[in-house]
Amino acid sequence: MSEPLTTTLSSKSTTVTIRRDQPTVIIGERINPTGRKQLQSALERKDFDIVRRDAVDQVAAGAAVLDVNAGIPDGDEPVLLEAAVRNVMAVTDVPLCIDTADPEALSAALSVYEGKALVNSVNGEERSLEEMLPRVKEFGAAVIGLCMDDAGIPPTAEERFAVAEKIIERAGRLGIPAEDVVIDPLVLTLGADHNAAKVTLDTIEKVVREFGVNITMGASNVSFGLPDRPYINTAFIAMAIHAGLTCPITNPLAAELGIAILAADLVMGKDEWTMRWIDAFREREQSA
Ligand code: THG
Repeated sequence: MSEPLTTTLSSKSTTVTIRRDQPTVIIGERINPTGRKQLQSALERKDFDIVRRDAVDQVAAGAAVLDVNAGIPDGDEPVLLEAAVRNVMAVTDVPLCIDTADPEALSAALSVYEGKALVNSVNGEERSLEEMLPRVKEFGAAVIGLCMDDAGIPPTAEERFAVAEKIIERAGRLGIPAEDVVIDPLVLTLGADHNAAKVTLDTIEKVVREFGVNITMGASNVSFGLPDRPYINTAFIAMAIHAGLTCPITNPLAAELGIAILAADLVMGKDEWTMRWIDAFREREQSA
């Protein structure tokens, strides 16, 4: 088993450390116009009220890092992403995860960001590695590496592991250390393939055993199209935390996921004196 690596992210005045033997870090997913008509039309009007409200609400609900995605059809992504980052920085003080596949938008956002950001994301495609990694290095950021390439998302854990290895190697060549590479094994819905979740868990285990790197994932995709999604999501996220997931991208306002993460951390010995569990219980009692 490789030593757990520490990924350090920062904002102007807050530092977050991500590490396998420490509490799970929630990256709040909601500042993302995909599937959110209201946020999409607000961004079209350059109205960032929803962005600011989502930032404040997610931090209050336990997000330690916020994902910021401003990609809309026909939108000027460099302008919108930079403005979204500025707006989020104005109302919260958590580190940001800059979510774009557009190299120009990435540079624009990183230019105004104060601190060490997490870039979401690169993948194993040559174009992605060549366009995105030098910018990650230039701004001293950390980066998420998706286990996919030109051929799509590989069907086996061995092939996904190979993509992770390639990304870690290419980052290293540019002087980005493995501790600053966070791997996303990707998960497809169980509705389309009953092995989809198992392949992801096996990928996490292999990558963690070999490299000790941190692991992220947008976990709720696992249940897309199935009934009773929360039961599936909570079982899956607990198993993924056991396998080595350290910083899921989720909706912190979904209570059941937050509780499942706290329970998994408790079971994994990541909750000293069970303090976080007891504190969260008291908070739920008070607000009931
Ligand atoms: N890996 C990495 N980054 C990612 C993903 C991933 N970024 C995007 C996505 N996947 C994670 N983010 C979201 C954001 C929103 C939703 C799901 C994943 C979502 N939104 C609701 C919907 O579409 O129904 C809208 C909710 C609302 O309107 O309130 O589900 O896998 N590295």
